[in-house]
Amino acid sequence: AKPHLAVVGATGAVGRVLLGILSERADVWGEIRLIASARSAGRKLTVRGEEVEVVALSEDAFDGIDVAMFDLPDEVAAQWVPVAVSKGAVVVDNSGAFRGDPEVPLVVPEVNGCAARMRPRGIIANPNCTTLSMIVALGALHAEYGLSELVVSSYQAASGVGQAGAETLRAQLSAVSGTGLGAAPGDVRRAIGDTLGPFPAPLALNVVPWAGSLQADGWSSEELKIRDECRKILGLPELPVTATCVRVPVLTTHSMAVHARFENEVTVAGAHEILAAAPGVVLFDDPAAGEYPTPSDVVGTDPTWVGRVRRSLDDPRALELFVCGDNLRKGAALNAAQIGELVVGELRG
Ligand code: 11C
Repeated sequence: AKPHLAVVGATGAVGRVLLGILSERADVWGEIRLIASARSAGRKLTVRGEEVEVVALSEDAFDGIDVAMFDLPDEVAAQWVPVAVSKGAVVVDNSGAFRGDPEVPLVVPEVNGCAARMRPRGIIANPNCTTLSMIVALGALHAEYGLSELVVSSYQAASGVGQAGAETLRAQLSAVSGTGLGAAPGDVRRAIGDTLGPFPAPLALNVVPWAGSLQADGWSSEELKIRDECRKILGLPELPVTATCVRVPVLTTHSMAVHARFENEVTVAGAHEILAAAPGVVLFDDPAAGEYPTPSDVVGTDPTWVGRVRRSLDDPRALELFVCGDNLRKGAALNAAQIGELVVGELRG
């Protein structure tokens, strides 16, 4: 019999994309049960072409479930993931609650898929969408050249913070469009008034050098997550990583400018060869023809797109790259679905 899957947080931005992905990919699941907060219970969502009623999160909701994919806020996940495990499910968790736990593998199937097998707590963590938007490309380069340092600047989309982020950006864009705003200090801020939503500053006609919460010494939680998660996924606990996370007025698809330094000398031709052959990566790098990835072309696609590959002018061991990845697909739902498929492969032996 096929294993039964629960999607927990089915009505959120990631949950909805996950239902679409589960409907498109090879159907490895028996029942797909949709679970969400009591507020959303009773709603009907479509998966695999059928309407399925959402049930409220409760202990009983996990009866008979083999694998549960969670996309809930950290504190809710911290409470409910262990409940699902106690009911016998393997959990693929997309929150930040368990990523740092040494007994919880942090898995990207193209990079460290084997790590999914060692899960003493019955939990496999799915990385943050920003890490996931670049790590498949970095993993391929690391396997050949040996990564020794990473410096990253992100250009993160509004939907990274969920549906409220995307809705806020849409509302702000309609408030400023055709107004001539953006020409005087503070005019955009005044025009959008109290519709900042989950962002600390206006996002329309702007860029905001902040994502997540304030941590020690001025770093944001998002910047520290990139550091911790890249180290864990690549198995490089001492890797120097510096990230600056910036929110941009894009609905979906995170972009990253990456400076990656390696143990060995690199060439652009060699990097092109590695990236062109890497599963899950599309090399799109011909600036003479105007070819480089942009979020509005990448959104809705599965791969990690890489362009603007250059060797650093002052360091023959360093590469500069521009990388784009859909933060709701590979950045969250697709990676969770792929991990789920790894687990199904194991359950079948
Ligand atoms: C963002 N990546 O774009 C973040 C949100 O740890 O999964 C995702 C937080 C997380 O704001």
